[in-house]
Amino acid sequence: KVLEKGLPHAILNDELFLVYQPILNTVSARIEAVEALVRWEHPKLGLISPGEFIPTAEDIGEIAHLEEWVVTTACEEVKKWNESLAEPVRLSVNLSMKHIEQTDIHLFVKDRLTQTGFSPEWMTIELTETTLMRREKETVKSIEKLKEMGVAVYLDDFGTGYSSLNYIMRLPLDGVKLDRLFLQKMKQDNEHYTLVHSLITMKHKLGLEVVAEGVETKDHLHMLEKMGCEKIQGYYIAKPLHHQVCLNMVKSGI
Ligand code: G
Ligand code: G
Ligand code: NA
Ligand code: MN
Repeated sequence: KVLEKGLPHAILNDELFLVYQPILNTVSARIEAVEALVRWEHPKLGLISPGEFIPTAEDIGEIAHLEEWVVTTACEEVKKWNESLAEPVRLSVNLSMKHIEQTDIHLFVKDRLTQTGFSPEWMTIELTETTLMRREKETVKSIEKLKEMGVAVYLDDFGTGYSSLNYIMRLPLDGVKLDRLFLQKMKQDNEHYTLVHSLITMKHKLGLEVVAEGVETKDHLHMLEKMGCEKIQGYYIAKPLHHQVCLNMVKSGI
C-alpha cells in the first residue's frame, strides 16, 4: 500500500536512480554492454529493490510511466558516456511484458531514441516476463519493427519463466539471457553443467546469442568459456554500479 501510493510520486520527484551492470565479452576482453537497473531511494523506507516495486508498478498501471523514465534516463546517461569512449558501449534496458502488452513498444522505443538522440544500433531490449504473453501477433510485429530500426531484442531470465521455449520459437529474438539459477548449481560435469552446455549450443543451432547471468566465480567463467559462451554478466565481473563507477570500469577494462 505504501509502495502503491508512493510510486507515482517517486517517478516525478527524483527518488529513482539507475545503476549499471557490465556485460563482458571474454573473447574481446571488453565490456561490450551495460544493463540499466532501476533503484528507488524512498525518503522513509530507504532503498527498495525493483523486485518489490516493479510488480507493484505493473499492478497499479504505472509500469509504462516508470519504464519511460528508466529508458529516457539510461539513454541520456549512456549517450554521454559514448561521446567520451573510443568504442561505444551497448545499453541494455528491461521492458516488462505487461508494458509490451499495453503499448506499441517499437513506437515507445523510437520516441525515446529520437528524444535523446541515442543510436538504435547500440540499444538492446530485454523482455522480462512476469505474465504469460498475450497479443502474440502484435508482440511479434513490434519486435520485427524494433529489429528493422537496428535495436536488438533478448529474452531475459531464460529457462525459468512460464514458457521460455515457447517464446524462443515464436518471437524473432536476437538472443537470450540465461537465468542465474542455472549457474548457481553448476559444477564440472553435473546435470546443471550439461543443461547449461546444451542451452549454449542454441547459439549455433538456433542462431540465438546467449548471455550467461549470475557468473559469480572463476570456475563459472572457465566452464562457460570452454562451452563457447562469450558474453557474461555477474558479481565475478561486477555488481550493478553507480554510473560514474561503471563508466570508469568501461574505460579501464577489468
Ligand atoms: O537490480 P536487481 O537485481 O535488484 O533487479 C531485480 C529485478 O528487477 C530483475 O529481474 C531486473 O530485471 C528487474 N528490473 C530492474 N530494472 C527494471 C526495469 O527498468 N524494468 C523492468 N521491467 N524490470 C527491471
Ligand atoms: O532479472 P535480471 O537479470 O535483470 O536481474 C538482475 C538482478 O540480478 C539484479 O538485482 C542484480 O543485482 C542481480 N545479480 C546480478 N549479478 C548477480 C550475480 O552474479 N549473482 C547474484 N546472486 N545476483 C546477481
Ligand atoms: Na532483467
Ligand atoms: Mn537481466
